[in-house]
Amino acid sequence: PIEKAWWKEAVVYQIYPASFLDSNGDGLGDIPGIISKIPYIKSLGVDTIWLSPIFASPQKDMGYDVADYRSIHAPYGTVADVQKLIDELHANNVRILMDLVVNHTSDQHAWFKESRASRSSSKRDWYIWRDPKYDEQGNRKEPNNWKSIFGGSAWAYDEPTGQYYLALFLPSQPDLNWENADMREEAYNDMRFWLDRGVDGFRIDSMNLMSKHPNLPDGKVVTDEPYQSGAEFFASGPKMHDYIREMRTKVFDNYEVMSVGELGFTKDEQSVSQYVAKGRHELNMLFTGDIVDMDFGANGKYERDDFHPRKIRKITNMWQGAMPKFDGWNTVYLDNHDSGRSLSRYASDAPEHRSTAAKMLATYMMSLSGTPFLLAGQEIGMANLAKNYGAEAYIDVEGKNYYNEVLQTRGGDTSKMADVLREMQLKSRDHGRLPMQWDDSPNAGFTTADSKPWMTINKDYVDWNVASQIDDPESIMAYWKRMIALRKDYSDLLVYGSYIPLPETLTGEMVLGYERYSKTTGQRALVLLNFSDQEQIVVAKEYAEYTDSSILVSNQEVEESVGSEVALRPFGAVIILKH
Ligand code: TEU
Repeated sequence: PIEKAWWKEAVVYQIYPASFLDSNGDGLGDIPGIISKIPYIKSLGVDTIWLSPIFASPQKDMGYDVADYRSIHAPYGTVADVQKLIDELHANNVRILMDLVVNHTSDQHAWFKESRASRSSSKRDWYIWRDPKYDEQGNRKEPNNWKSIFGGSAWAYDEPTGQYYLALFLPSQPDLNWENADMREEAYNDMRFWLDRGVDGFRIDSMNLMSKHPNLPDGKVVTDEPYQSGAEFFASGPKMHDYIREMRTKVFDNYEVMSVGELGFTKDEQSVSQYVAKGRHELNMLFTGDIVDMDFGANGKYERDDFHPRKIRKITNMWQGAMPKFDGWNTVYLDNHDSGRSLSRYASDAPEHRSTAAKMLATYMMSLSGTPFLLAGQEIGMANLAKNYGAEAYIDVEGKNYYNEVLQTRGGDTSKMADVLREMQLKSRDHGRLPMQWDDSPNAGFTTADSKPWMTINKDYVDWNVASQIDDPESIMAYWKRMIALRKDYSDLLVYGSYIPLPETLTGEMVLGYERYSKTTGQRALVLLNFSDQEQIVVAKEYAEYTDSSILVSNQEVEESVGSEVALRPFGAVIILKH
């Protein structure tokens, strides 16, 4: 049986600090705002929060460009405020994970300022500097053809010292050189700074980009564009596991740390297993990106590729099946601050379906093995900005860069951008960062009525907000609370039980179905999730043992006992428990 651990039973709530609650009317969320909502957070039944970066930063990438890990972005508050947050969370038995952004820093970080000061700086080698290349005409060229994740070359030229530095995200986010042991020690000291203050763990940003191929070779040419991905040479490089183990033994093992690695580009079971398999002594769990990328195109996020339930079946079956094979653990999530809301992309935010669909997705997340992470707002069914918002509503750098790149190739003609806008309406990172909808007052109770929120507030807040759901037993929020409580009550089954996929031939292509089984308690459950806006009938006679079983939970009216077939209404979900 799977070994039990608190971090396996945790239910995590992601808070995007800018968008949670503004306590001082400057239009930006802040730490005191979060502190004031601890009773609310606790009332949901979640027991851990993950806070996206709150550190001092010029905010070129919303804090994922850290200028100083030991101070706090002033509009969010102070280190003392964060200490108060940690202490009050702990007093309420809620743990806190911080975002650890150590693949890169801001170009305003003291380390980088020193590094760029001269070629002979003692910190020159803390970042990745290379000489230019020259073409036959003698034109200066980047050291290789890698493409930045946010567009353009992954290299930025530094005129005064005549070298390029590597920046896989924005040019203002230079990549650290993890080969340098002094740099690593300083990063560990920053981690200790927060662990000593009581932080319970980290979500490690862009974790597997920390080790690059030492020769930084050109990426495989797959498009006719000037720059190519190159990810095969900068993701999960040869020293990746050495670095994680060092971090683990030198830092994490001296505390009780929950570690969650963000794993991009690496997708195969074998490589993934290396990070979390028992006995490897590396990380507790991972975010593999595939679950939030289901509607991304093969050559880029904003290329069109529609969601189909088959995709979630494949990914869910794959990871639920893989982890037990190597005694590993994983996360369960559908939303984060880097994507559109799953409700709008994988289910439906249409008024007639919204509530049922949000509950169906909650049923999915709470009935799988792994540690669930929900994004604030998911518990009230927050959705993407509607289709009638224009390009100006989107402010995130990733989407904007892409939009402008394409706009340029179309001669700057904004009337030709409908296809790109369609994709942004689904996938832009802005949707995951919408201010929390607390009530139906002006500015949704996120900030004072007369202040200007840092980003668009979704107009649908008038109908979809915390205040309107908190006392309604039929609300999405009530359903989430019930599901979280059920997960705790049935942890042997829902957290630790084995996962048995149902073939599409049994459920039909639009329904995701699986069984959970606990050897310890002998309990068995059948989970059926309708990912379509049509009624779906699942013939349960193959599952004879479930007839006369009871419904553990459902988002629709169901018979007391189950007959030979189950009729799932649009986006219907049901968990049937065998006694
Ligand atoms: O994201 C890492 C990453 O690879 C992203 O490019 C992600 O794939 C993309 O945003 C999906 O649209 C992390 C953070 O989560 C993200 O917010 C940061 O911008 C990025 O690292 C750089 O720190």
